[in-house]
Amino acid sequence: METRNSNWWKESVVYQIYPRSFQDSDGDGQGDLRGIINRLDYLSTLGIDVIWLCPVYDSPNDDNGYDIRDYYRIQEEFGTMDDMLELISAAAERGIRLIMDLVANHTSDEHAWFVESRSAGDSPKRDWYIWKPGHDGQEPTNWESNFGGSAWEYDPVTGEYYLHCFSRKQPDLNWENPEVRENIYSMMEWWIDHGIAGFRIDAITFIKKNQQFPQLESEDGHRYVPLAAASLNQPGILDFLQEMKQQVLAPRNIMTVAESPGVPIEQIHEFVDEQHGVFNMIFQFDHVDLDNKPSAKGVYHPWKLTEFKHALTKWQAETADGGWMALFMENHDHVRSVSKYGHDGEYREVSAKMLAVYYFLMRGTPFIYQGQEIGMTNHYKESISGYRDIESLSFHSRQRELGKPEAEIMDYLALRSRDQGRTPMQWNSGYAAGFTTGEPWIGLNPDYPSVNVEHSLAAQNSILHFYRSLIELRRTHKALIYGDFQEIYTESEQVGGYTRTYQGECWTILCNFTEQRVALTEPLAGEIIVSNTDGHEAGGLKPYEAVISRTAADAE
Ligand code: TEU
Repeated sequence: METRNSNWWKESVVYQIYPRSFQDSDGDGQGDLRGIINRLDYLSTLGIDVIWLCPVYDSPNDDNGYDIRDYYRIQEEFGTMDDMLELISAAAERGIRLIMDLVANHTSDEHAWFVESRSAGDSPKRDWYIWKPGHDGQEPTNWESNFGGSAWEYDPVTGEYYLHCFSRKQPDLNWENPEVRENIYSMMEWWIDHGIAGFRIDAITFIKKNQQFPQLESEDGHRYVPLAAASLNQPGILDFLQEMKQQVLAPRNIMTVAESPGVPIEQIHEFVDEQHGVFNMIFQFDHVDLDNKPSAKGVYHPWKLTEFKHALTKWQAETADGGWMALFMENHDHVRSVSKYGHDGEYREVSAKMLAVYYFLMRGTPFIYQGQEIGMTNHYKESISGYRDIESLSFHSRQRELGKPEAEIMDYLALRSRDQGRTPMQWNSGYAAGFTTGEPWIGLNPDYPSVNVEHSLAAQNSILHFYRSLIELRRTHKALIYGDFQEIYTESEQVGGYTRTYQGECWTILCNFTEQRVALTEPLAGEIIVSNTDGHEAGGLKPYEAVISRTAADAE
């Protein structure tokens, strides 16, 4: 048995692949496993250690694979189980580990468990899902699904309703049922035995439901109320998670990163404390959701830099004495970071590098989302016909029903739609950016002739090479992995910064988030190790400049 450094997941850099949009190898317009295998050398050049692969399991694709029909099969469009095993071993040959998405809050309504569950009120699997009778022709409760509309779907076979936190084709499993939990755990073990190095655990904070199934108070008079109050991070959830830890996670040296919206900062230790917590690390969403208050979905909220910084640094402070964070700026549910927090015009390159510096060297494991490393941008679509995402489409139809003008909906989707991060990976300036020889399943961002991997590899100063050097820097300096984190310039609306100190070294990270030159209140200490401009000028930061400097702590 291979012996692994037990901290390997702290020292790793993860690259997230959304397989449908990464690389097509057979011309059907959708990415696939063979496409990923063909691009492993690229990932190896980038220097990443781990791939997080979004779902590739058999699925009818109502939510692009997050609706799983069979946990033990690979979706035909993506390839076969042999391709999957080949991907795992071809990645391992390059020193790259692979973690998979674990979607255990729900299955597809086409999963055999659900087909059996819905077949009769006395089906042995009835209780594997959450079934309730309606009241006076109404749904059992007024809970609203995360994708809009009622969270209950009427099923004529038995005249009852089933619960779905996401789409109606994603019925929620009933975690109260021990057989359900056992089946999930053995599936996890099966995949670990097949060579994967861990899991990104999807929507895990939704698994526990308030067993009273209460009506929720509607503040704005709307018929449905977001179900979070009764189904997100509910008391008792940790009993399930601790059981999963004891049975599956703890005995194995794997990476676990939980997608856990709804965990308040005071509770972080219960999730990620190294002794008593459940997972290695979690994703928190405060920084990416500043512009979106769930209470008023569809209204874009402007935010200040101090709020953005605080949304990240408060978690750093809270985990300083134990615990670990997953660091990210983008994923398949969010828009492109250079467009949102940087500048996707004139300053695209410099601001993308600045953002990389800002989040990458915090205390935690950095995640890079495909295309982020070449500075892919958002694309404004004029019409709803350009969107594919179930959440965006359902948002559009509901807002139309409410009478919202089309242009306003388009403006909102441009800023929030999950499809912004799902346009095909841009490999070169040829047909369909080298993503496919067929018709891409979703339109490309038209900037691909200039924003693509081939250009980025050829240009010495590219964002891509900058990411490569950051990965290398983090690998060679343990201070950037294990060092203590201290925020500086906390009150600044222009500059974000922090220090990392470790065994006599102090690293300073400073980032200008604006298009203006900003004066520094204190001279920069130590030797400049990295700058994203043509040279740092003492006393200030150029537009979107980022600098990394190092000094011996005892020389201060
Ligand atoms: O997302 C679930 C989820 O909780 C997110 O919508 C989260 O609240 C949001 O990103 C915070 O801004 C996961 C998957 O990532 C998503 O793609 C799936 O659609 C969903 O689960 C259902 O499986």
